[in-house]
Amino acid sequence: MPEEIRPREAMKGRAIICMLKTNIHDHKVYRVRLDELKALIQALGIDVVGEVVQTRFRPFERYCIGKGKVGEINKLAKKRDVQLVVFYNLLKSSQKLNLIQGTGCDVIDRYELTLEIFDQMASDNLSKLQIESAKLDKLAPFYKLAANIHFTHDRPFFHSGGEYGFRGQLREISRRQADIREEINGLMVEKKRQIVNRHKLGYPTICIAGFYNAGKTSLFNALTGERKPVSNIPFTTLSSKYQKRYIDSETTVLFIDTIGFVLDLDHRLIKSFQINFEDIRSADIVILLFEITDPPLTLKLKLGEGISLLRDIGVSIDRVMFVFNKIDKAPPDAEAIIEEQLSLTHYDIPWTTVSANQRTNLKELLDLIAWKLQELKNKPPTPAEPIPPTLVVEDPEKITGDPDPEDESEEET
Ligand SMILES: Nc1nc2c(ncn2[C@@H]2O[C@H](COP(=O)(O)OP(=O)(O)OP(=O)(O)O)[C@@H](O)[C@H]2O)c(=O)[nH]1
Ligand SMILES: [Mg+2]
Repeated sequence: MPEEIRPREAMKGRAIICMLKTNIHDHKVYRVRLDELKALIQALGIDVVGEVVQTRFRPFERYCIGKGKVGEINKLAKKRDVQLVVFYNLLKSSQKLNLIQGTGCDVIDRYELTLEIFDQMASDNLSKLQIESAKLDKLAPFYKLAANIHFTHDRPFFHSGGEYGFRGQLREISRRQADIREEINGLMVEKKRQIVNRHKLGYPTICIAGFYNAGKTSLFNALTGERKPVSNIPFTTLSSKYQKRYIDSETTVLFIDTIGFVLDLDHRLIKSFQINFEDIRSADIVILLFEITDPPLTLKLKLGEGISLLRDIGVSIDRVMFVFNKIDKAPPDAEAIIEEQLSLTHYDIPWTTVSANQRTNLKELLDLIAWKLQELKNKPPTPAEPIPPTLVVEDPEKITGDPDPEDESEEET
Protein backbone atom coordinates (compact mmCIF):
# COMPACT_ATOMS: atom_id res chain seq x y z
CA MET A 1 0.00 0.00 0.00
CA PRO A 2 1.37 3.46 -0.81
CA GLU A 3 3.02 5.23 2.12
CA GLU A 4 0.50 8.11 2.31
CA ILE A 5 -2.54 5.83 2.55
CA ARG A 6 -1.41 3.57 5.34
CA PRO A 7 -3.64 3.91 8.41
CA ARG A 8 -2.11 6.34 10.85
CA GLU A 9 -0.75 4.99 14.12
CA ALA A 10 -1.83 6.54 17.40
CA MET A 11 -0.68 10.15 17.39
CA LYS A 12 2.12 11.13 19.69
CA GLY A 13 5.19 13.36 19.85
CA ARG A 14 5.39 16.97 18.76
CA ALA A 15 3.13 19.10 16.61
CA ILE A 16 2.97 22.43 14.81
CA ILE A 17 -0.39 24.18 14.59
CA CYS A 18 -1.40 26.12 11.53
CA MET A 19 -4.22 28.47 10.55
CA LEU A 20 -5.16 30.39 7.47
CA LYS A 21 -6.92 33.43 8.92
CA THR A 22 -9.49 34.71 6.45
CA ASN A 23 -10.71 37.72 8.40
CA ILE A 24 -7.96 40.31 8.05
CA HIS A 25 -9.59 42.52 10.70
CA ASP A 26 -9.55 39.78 13.32
CA HIS A 27 -6.68 40.40 15.71
CA LYS A 28 -8.06 38.59 18.78
CA VAL A 29 -10.72 35.98 18.07
CA TYR A 30 -8.42 33.76 16.03
CA ARG A 31 -6.18 33.56 19.12
CA VAL A 32 -9.06 32.10 21.17
CA ARG A 33 -9.61 29.50 18.45
CA LEU A 34 -5.91 28.65 18.17
CA ASP A 35 -5.62 28.36 21.95
CA GLU A 36 -8.52 25.93 21.98
CA LEU A 37 -6.88 23.90 19.21
CA LYS A 38 -3.69 23.81 21.27
CA ALA A 39 -5.59 22.63 24.36
CA LEU A 40 -7.24 19.83 22.36
CA ILE A 41 -3.88 18.66 20.98
CA GLN A 42 -2.27 18.76 24.42
CA ALA A 43 -5.16 16.63 25.71
CA LEU A 44 -3.84 13.86 23.45
CA GLY A 45 -0.44 14.12 25.13
CA ILE A 46 1.16 15.87 22.13
CA ASP A 47 3.46 18.89 22.65
CA VAL A 48 2.74 21.93 20.50
CA VAL A 49 6.17 23.34 19.60
CA GLY A 50 5.36 25.77 16.80
CA GLU A 51 2.65 27.90 15.25
CA VAL A 52 2.20 29.18 11.70
CA VAL A 53 -0.55 31.69 10.87
CA GLN A 54 -1.16 33.21 7.46
CA THR A 55 -3.69 35.93 6.75
CA ARG A 56 -5.49 35.88 3.44
CA PHE A 57 -9.12 36.50 2.58
CA ARG A 58 -9.46 33.03 1.06
CA PRO A 59 -7.46 29.80 1.14
CA PHE A 60 -5.15 28.62 -1.62
CA GLU A 61 -6.40 25.66 -3.58
CA ARG A 62 -3.26 23.55 -3.42
CA TYR A 63 -2.22 23.63 0.22
CA CYS A 64 -4.85 25.87 1.86
CA ILE A 65 -1.87 28.04 2.90
CA GLY A 66 0.70 29.41 0.46
CA LYS A 67 3.61 27.41 -0.91
CA GLY A 68 6.12 29.58 0.95
CA LYS A 69 4.46 28.78 4.26
CA VAL A 70 4.57 25.06 3.47
CA GLY A 71 8.33 25.36 3.03
CA GLU A 72 8.51 27.25 6.32
CA ILE A 73 6.66 24.42 8.10
CA ASN A 74 8.91 21.82 6.48
CA LYS A 75 12.04 23.57 7.84
CA LEU A 76 10.52 24.19 11.26
CA ALA A 77 9.40 20.56 11.50
CA LYS A 78 12.92 19.29 10.77
CA LYS A 79 14.48 21.73 13.22
CA ARG A 80 12.10 20.88 16.06
CA ASP A 81 11.67 17.17 15.36
CA VAL A 82 7.95 17.48 14.58
CA GLN A 83 5.86 14.59 13.22
CA LEU A 84 2.42 16.20 13.03
CA VAL A 85 0.88 19.40 11.64
CA VAL A 86 -2.62 20.26 12.83
CA PHE A 87 -4.68 22.72 10.79
CA TYR A 88 -7.47 24.76 12.31
CA ASN A 89 -9.01 25.07 8.85
CA LEU A 90 -10.89 22.11 7.42
CA LEU A 91 -8.83 20.55 4.64
CA LYS A 92 -9.93 18.99 1.38
CA SER A 93 -8.44 15.54 0.63
CA SER A 94 -6.20 16.98 -2.11
CA GLN A 95 -4.89 19.67 0.26
CA LYS A 96 -4.18 17.10 2.96
CA LEU A 97 -2.26 14.95 0.50
CA ASN A 98 -0.26 17.90 -0.88
CA LEU A 99 0.53 19.07 2.65
CA ILE A 100 1.75 15.61 3.73
CA GLN A 101 4.14 15.63 0.78
CA GLY A 102 5.12 19.29 1.20
CA THR A 103 5.73 19.32 4.94
CA GLY A 104 7.09 15.79 5.36
CA CYS A 105 4.74 15.37 8.34
CA ASP A 106 1.42 13.74 9.02
CA VAL A 107 -1.30 16.38 8.57
CA ILE A 108 -4.76 16.52 10.09
CA ASP A 109 -7.42 19.22 10.46
CA ARG A 110 -9.41 20.15 13.55
CA TYR A 111 -12.25 17.83 12.55
CA GLU A 112 -9.92 14.82 12.50
CA LEU A 113 -8.34 15.99 15.75
CA THR A 114 -11.75 16.06 17.45
CA LEU A 115 -12.50 12.57 16.14
CA GLU A 116 -9.14 11.35 17.44
CA ILE A 117 -10.00 12.61 20.96
CA PHE A 118 -13.47 11.07 20.73
CA ASP A 119 -11.81 7.82 19.72
CA GLN A 120 -9.58 7.81 22.78
CA MET A 121 -12.46 8.65 25.12
CA ALA A 122 -15.11 6.31 23.66
CA SER A 123 -16.00 3.30 25.75
CA ASP A 124 -19.52 2.35 24.65
CA ASN A 125 -20.50 0.60 21.44
CA LEU A 126 -22.65 3.39 20.03
CA SER A 127 -19.96 6.07 20.47
CA LYS A 128 -17.39 3.78 18.87
CA LEU A 129 -19.68 3.17 15.89
CA GLN A 130 -20.41 6.88 15.45
CA ILE A 131 -16.70 7.70 15.54
CA GLU A 132 -15.76 4.92 13.13
CA SER A 133 -18.46 6.09 10.75
CA ALA A 134 -17.30 9.73 10.89
CA LYS A 135 -13.65 8.68 10.41
CA LEU A 136 -14.44 6.49 7.41
CA ASP A 137 -16.57 9.23 5.83
CA LYS A 138 -13.68 11.65 6.18
CA LEU A 139 -10.86 9.30 5.18
CA ALA A 140 -12.44 7.33 2.31
CA PRO A 141 -12.15 10.17 -0.26
CA PHE A 142 -8.58 10.80 0.92
CA TYR A 143 -7.61 7.12 0.46
CA LYS A 144 -9.23 7.07 -2.98
CA LEU A 145 -7.39 10.20 -4.08
CA ALA A 146 -4.05 8.99 -2.73
CA ALA A 147 -4.51 5.61 -4.45
CA ASN A 148 -5.49 7.19 -7.77
CA ILE A 149 -2.39 9.36 -7.78
CA HIS A 150 -0.14 6.49 -6.70
CA PHE A 151 -1.43 3.94 -9.20
CA THR A 152 -1.63 6.44 -12.09
CA HIS A 153 1.98 7.54 -11.77
CA ASP A 154 3.80 4.51 -10.44
CA ARG A 155 2.25 1.42 -12.00
CA PRO A 156 4.48 -0.39 -14.45
CA PHE A 157 1.58 -2.46 -15.84
CA PHE A 158 -2.06 -1.65 -15.94
CA HIS A 159 -3.75 -2.99 -12.77
CA SER A 160 -0.47 -4.47 -11.62
CA GLY A 161 1.05 -4.75 -8.15
CA GLY A 162 -1.26 -4.05 -5.29
CA GLU A 163 -3.93 -2.17 -7.23
CA TYR A 164 -6.46 -5.01 -7.36
CA GLY A 165 -5.98 -5.62 -3.66
CA PHE A 166 -6.29 -1.98 -2.93
CA ARG A 167 -9.51 -1.54 -4.91
CA GLY A 168 -10.83 -4.47 -2.86
CA GLN A 169 -9.95 -2.60 0.34
CA LEU A 170 -11.80 0.50 -0.90
CA ARG A 171 -14.87 -1.65 -1.59
CA GLU A 172 -14.50 -3.08 1.90
CA ILE A 173 -14.48 0.47 3.35
CA SER A 174 -17.69 1.31 1.44
CA ARG A 175 -19.35 -1.88 2.70
CA ARG A 176 -18.31 -1.10 6.30
CA GLN A 177 -19.68 2.46 5.94
CA ALA A 178 -23.04 1.09 4.81
CA ASP A 179 -23.13 -1.51 7.62
CA ILE A 180 -22.34 1.06 10.30
CA ARG A 181 -24.96 3.45 8.95
CA GLU A 182 -27.56 0.71 9.11
CA GLU A 183 -26.55 -0.21 12.65
CA ILE A 184 -26.67 3.44 13.77
CA ASN A 185 -30.07 3.94 12.14
CA GLY A 186 -31.38 0.95 14.10
CA LEU A 187 -30.01 2.42 17.32
CA MET A 188 -31.57 5.79 16.43
CA VAL A 189 -35.00 4.18 16.19
CA GLU A 190 -34.40 2.54 19.57
CA LYS A 191 -33.24 5.86 21.05
CA LYS A 192 -36.37 7.67 19.83
CA ARG A 193 -38.48 4.88 21.33
CA GLN A 194 -36.72 5.34 24.69
CA ILE A 195 -37.32 9.10 24.54
CA VAL A 196 -41.03 8.57 23.83
CA ASN A 197 -41.22 6.10 26.75
CA ARG A 198 -39.51 8.58 29.07
CA HIS A 199 -41.99 11.27 28.07
CA LYS A 200 -44.83 8.80 28.76
CA LEU A 201 -43.56 8.49 32.37
CA GLY A 202 -44.44 12.16 32.64
CA TYR A 203 -41.20 13.49 34.12
CA PRO A 204 -40.06 16.77 32.59
CA THR A 205 -36.57 16.35 31.11
CA ILE A 206 -33.79 18.83 31.90
CA CYS A 207 -30.76 18.42 29.65
CA ILE A 208 -27.42 19.89 30.67
CA ALA A 209 -25.62 21.01 27.51
CA GLY A 210 -22.57 23.19 26.91
CA PHE A 211 -18.95 23.25 25.85
CA TYR A 212 -16.61 20.49 26.99
CA ASN A 213 -15.17 20.98 30.49
CA ALA A 214 -17.92 23.44 31.46
CA GLY A 215 -18.71 21.11 34.36
CA LYS A 216 -21.84 19.42 32.96
CA THR A 217 -21.17 16.06 34.61
CA SER A 218 -20.05 17.76 37.83
CA LEU A 219 -23.39 19.61 37.93
CA PHE A 220 -25.32 16.46 36.99
CA ASN A 221 -23.59 14.58 39.85
CA ALA A 222 -24.19 17.45 42.31
CA LEU A 223 -27.89 17.61 41.41
CA THR A 224 -28.63 13.89 41.35
CA GLY A 225 -26.14 12.30 43.74
CA GLU A 226 -24.60 10.29 40.87
CA ARG A 227 -20.85 9.68 40.59
CA LYS A 228 -20.25 9.76 36.84
CA PRO A 229 -16.65 10.34 35.70
CA VAL A 230 -15.44 13.94 35.73
CA SER A 231 -12.12 15.25 34.41
CA ASN A 232 -10.48 18.17 32.66
CA ILE A 233 -9.77 15.99 29.61
CA PRO A 234 -12.04 17.14 26.75
CA PHE A 235 -15.08 14.97 25.96
CA THR A 236 -14.99 12.89 29.14
CA THR A 237 -18.70 12.27 28.53
CA LEU A 238 -19.67 10.93 25.13
CA SER A 239 -22.89 9.03 25.79
CA SER A 240 -25.79 10.58 27.68
CA LYS A 241 -26.51 9.83 31.34
CA TYR A 242 -29.95 10.04 33.00
CA GLN A 243 -31.08 10.40 36.60
CA LYS A 244 -34.30 11.50 38.34
CA ARG A 245 -34.63 13.84 41.29
CA TYR A 246 -37.39 15.91 42.86
CA ILE A 247 -37.09 19.67 42.54
CA ASP A 248 -39.95 20.56 44.90
CA SER A 249 -42.57 18.67 46.86
CA GLU A 250 -44.68 18.09 43.73
CA THR A 251 -42.23 17.81 40.87
CA THR A 252 -39.75 15.12 39.91
CA VAL A 253 -37.61 15.75 36.83
CA LEU A 254 -35.18 13.70 34.79
CA PHE A 255 -31.72 15.27 34.47
CA ILE A 256 -29.65 14.38 31.39
CA ASP A 257 -25.90 14.85 31.02
CA THR A 258 -24.68 15.03 27.41
CA ILE A 259 -21.67 15.23 25.11
CA GLY A 260 -19.85 18.60 25.10
CA PHE A 261 -19.68 21.17 22.31
CA VAL A 262 -16.47 22.50 20.79
CA LEU A 263 -15.95 25.91 19.10
CA ASP A 264 -16.81 25.80 15.38
CA LEU A 265 -18.37 22.37 15.83
CA ASP A 266 -18.41 20.76 12.42
CA HIS A 267 -21.86 20.00 11.08
CA ARG A 268 -20.68 16.52 10.12
CA LEU A 269 -20.10 15.90 13.83
CA ILE A 270 -23.62 17.02 14.69
CA LYS A 271 -24.83 14.57 12.06
CA SER A 272 -22.60 11.76 13.34
CA PHE A 273 -23.68 12.32 16.92
CA GLN A 274 -27.32 13.05 16.24
CA ILE A 275 -28.40 10.30 18.62
CA ASN A 276 -26.70 12.15 21.48
CA PHE A 277 -28.08 15.48 20.32
CA GLU A 278 -31.56 13.95 20.24
CA ASP A 279 -31.53 14.20 24.06
CA ILE A 280 -30.92 17.94 23.82
CA ARG A 281 -33.49 18.43 21.06
CA SER A 282 -36.26 16.61 22.88
CA ALA A 283 -35.66 18.06 26.37
CA ASP A 284 -38.27 20.23 28.06
CA ILE A 285 -35.54 22.55 29.33
CA VAL A 286 -31.95 22.88 28.12
CA ILE A 287 -29.44 24.24 30.61
CA LEU A 288 -26.66 25.82 28.57
CA LEU A 289 -23.72 25.66 30.95
CA PHE A 290 -20.72 28.02 30.72
CA GLU A 291 -17.51 28.47 32.71
CA ILE A 292 -17.36 31.90 34.26
CA THR A 293 -13.59 31.42 34.49
CA ASP A 294 -13.33 31.83 30.68
CA PRO A 295 -11.97 35.22 29.51
CA PRO A 296 -14.80 37.60 28.36
CA LEU A 297 -14.01 37.16 24.65
CA THR A 298 -14.14 33.35 24.94
CA LEU A 299 -17.39 33.65 26.87
CA LYS A 300 -18.83 35.88 24.16
CA LEU A 301 -17.81 33.41 21.48
CA LYS A 302 -19.28 30.46 23.39
CA LEU A 303 -22.54 32.31 24.11
CA GLY A 304 -23.01 33.06 20.41
CA GLU A 305 -22.04 29.60 19.21
CA GLY A 306 -23.95 27.89 22.01
CA ILE A 307 -27.22 29.55 21.01
CA SER A 308 -26.50 28.95 17.36
CA LEU A 309 -25.76 25.25 17.93
CA LEU A 310 -28.95 24.76 19.91
CA ARG A 311 -30.87 26.34 17.05
CA ASP A 312 -29.13 23.99 14.59
CA ILE A 313 -30.09 21.02 16.73
CA GLY A 314 -33.69 22.27 16.74
CA VAL A 315 -34.11 23.69 20.25
CA SER A 316 -36.48 26.63 20.70
CA ILE A 317 -34.83 29.47 22.63
CA ASP A 318 -37.87 29.51 24.99
CA ARG A 319 -36.64 26.26 26.48
CA VAL A 320 -33.11 27.50 27.25
CA MET A 321 -31.60 28.63 30.56
CA PHE A 322 -28.03 29.89 30.99
CA VAL A 323 -26.05 28.65 33.97
CA PHE A 324 -22.57 30.00 34.71
CA ASN A 325 -20.51 27.43 36.60
CA LYS A 326 -17.29 27.62 38.65
CA ILE A 327 -18.20 30.77 40.62
CA ASP A 328 -15.80 29.52 43.31
CA LYS A 329 -13.04 30.57 40.86
CA ALA A 330 -14.84 33.59 39.40
CA PRO A 331 -13.12 36.97 38.95
CA PRO A 332 -14.53 39.71 41.27
CA ASP A 333 -16.43 41.40 38.40
CA ALA A 334 -18.00 38.13 37.16
CA GLU A 335 -21.62 39.27 37.44
CA ALA A 336 -20.87 42.49 35.52
CA ILE A 337 -19.13 40.47 32.78
CA ILE A 338 -22.16 38.14 32.49
CA GLU A 339 -24.60 41.08 32.38
CA GLU A 340 -22.56 42.77 29.67
CA GLN A 341 -22.28 39.63 27.53
CA LEU A 342 -25.95 38.79 27.94
CA SER A 343 -27.01 42.30 26.92
CA LEU A 344 -25.42 41.52 23.52
CA THR A 345 -27.63 38.49 22.97
CA HIS A 346 -30.90 40.49 22.88
CA TYR A 347 -32.58 37.40 24.32
CA ASP A 348 -34.36 37.48 27.63
CA ILE A 349 -33.00 34.15 28.81
CA PRO A 350 -33.18 33.32 32.54
CA TRP A 351 -29.81 32.70 34.11
CA THR A 352 -28.04 31.96 37.34
CA THR A 353 -24.58 31.13 38.65
CA VAL A 354 -23.46 27.97 40.48
CA SER A 355 -20.44 26.10 41.66
CA ALA A 356 -20.98 22.41 40.95
CA ASN A 357 -17.87 21.44 42.90
CA GLN A 358 -18.76 23.49 45.99
CA ARG A 359 -22.50 22.83 45.55
CA THR A 360 -23.18 26.56 45.72
CA ASN A 361 -26.52 28.02 44.51
CA LEU A 362 -28.01 24.62 43.62
CA LYS A 363 -31.24 25.51 45.43
CA GLU A 364 -31.52 28.73 43.35
CA LEU A 365 -30.99 26.66 40.19
CA LEU A 366 -33.72 24.18 41.16
CA ASP A 367 -36.10 27.09 41.90
CA LEU A 368 -35.34 28.58 38.49
CA ILE A 369 -36.07 25.21 36.83
CA ALA A 370 -39.39 24.92 38.71
CA TRP A 371 -40.33 28.46 37.64
CA LYS A 372 -39.36 27.79 34.02
CA LEU A 373 -41.40 24.58 33.92
CA GLN A 374 -44.41 26.48 35.20
CA GLU A 375 -43.86 29.18 32.58
CA LEU A 376 -43.64 26.58 29.79
CA LYS A 377 -46.92 25.05 30.93
CA ASN A 378 -48.62 28.41 30.49
CA LYS A 379 -46.99 29.41 27.23
CA PRO A 380 -46.33 27.20 24.19
CA PRO A 381 -42.77 27.70 22.84
CA THR A 382 -42.17 29.72 19.70
CA PRO A 383 -39.96 28.42 16.88
CA ALA A 384 -36.17 29.01 16.96
CA GLU A 385 -35.16 32.60 16.22
CA PRO A 386 -32.28 33.89 14.09
CA ILE A 387 -29.05 34.60 15.92
CA PRO A 388 -28.51 38.34 16.64
CA PRO A 389 -25.76 39.90 14.49
CA THR A 390 -23.93 41.27 17.55
CA LEU A 391 -23.07 37.71 18.56
CA VAL A 392 -21.65 36.64 15.23
CA VAL A 393 -17.95 37.16 15.78
CA GLU A 394 -16.82 35.50 12.57
CA ASP A 395 -18.57 33.21 10.18
CA PRO A 396 -16.99 29.77 10.81
CA GLU A 397 -17.75 28.82 7.19
CA LYS A 398 -15.13 31.35 6.15
CA ILE A 399 -12.41 29.23 7.68
CA THR A 400 -13.43 25.86 6.33
CA GLY A 401 -10.56 25.81 3.86
CA ASP A 402 -12.91 25.16 0.94
CA PRO A 403 -11.88 27.72 -1.65
CA ASP A 404 -14.09 29.18 -4.31
CA PRO A 405 -13.94 26.94 -7.43
CA GLU A 406 -12.86 30.02 -9.42
CA ASP A 407 -9.74 30.05 -7.28
CA GLU A 408 -8.55 26.71 -8.73
CA SER A 409 -5.47 27.96 -10.57
CA GLU A 410 -4.36 30.39 -7.92
CA GLU A 411 -0.98 30.00 -6.28
CA GLU A 412 1.20 32.15 -4.12
CA THR A 413 3.53 34.44 -6.01
N1 LIG B 1 -13.35 25.26 40.17
C1 LIG B 1 -14.34 24.50 39.72
N2 LIG B 1 -14.07 23.49 38.87
C2 LIG B 1 -15.12 22.76 38.43
C3 LIG B 1 -16.46 23.02 38.80
N3 LIG B 1 -17.26 22.15 38.18
C4 LIG B 1 -16.45 21.35 37.44
N4 LIG B 1 -15.17 21.72 37.59
C5 LIG B 1 -13.98 21.08 36.98
O1 LIG B 1 -14.07 21.24 35.57
C6 LIG B 1 -13.50 20.08 34.92
C7 LIG B 1 -14.50 19.52 33.93
O2 LIG B 1 -15.60 18.98 34.65
P1 LIG B 1 -16.64 17.95 33.99
O3 LIG B 1 -17.80 17.88 34.92
O4 LIG B 1 -15.99 16.69 33.62
O5 LIG B 1 -17.01 18.79 32.69
P2 LIG B 1 -17.96 18.36 31.48
O6 LIG B 1 -18.64 19.60 31.01
O7 LIG B 1 -18.82 17.23 31.87
O8 LIG B 1 -16.87 17.93 30.39
P3 LIG B 1 -17.03 16.91 29.14
O9 LIG B 1 -17.68 15.65 29.63
O10 LIG B 1 -15.61 16.68 28.73
O11 LIG B 1 -17.84 17.61 28.10
C8 LIG B 1 -13.13 19.09 36.03
O12 LIG B 1 -11.75 19.25 36.29
C9 LIG B 1 -13.97 19.58 37.22
O13 LIG B 1 -13.38 19.29 38.49
C10 LIG B 1 -16.69 24.09 39.72
O14 LIG B 1 -17.81 24.39 40.14
N5 LIG B 1 -15.60 24.79 40.13
MG1 LIG C 1 -18.96 15.29 31.16
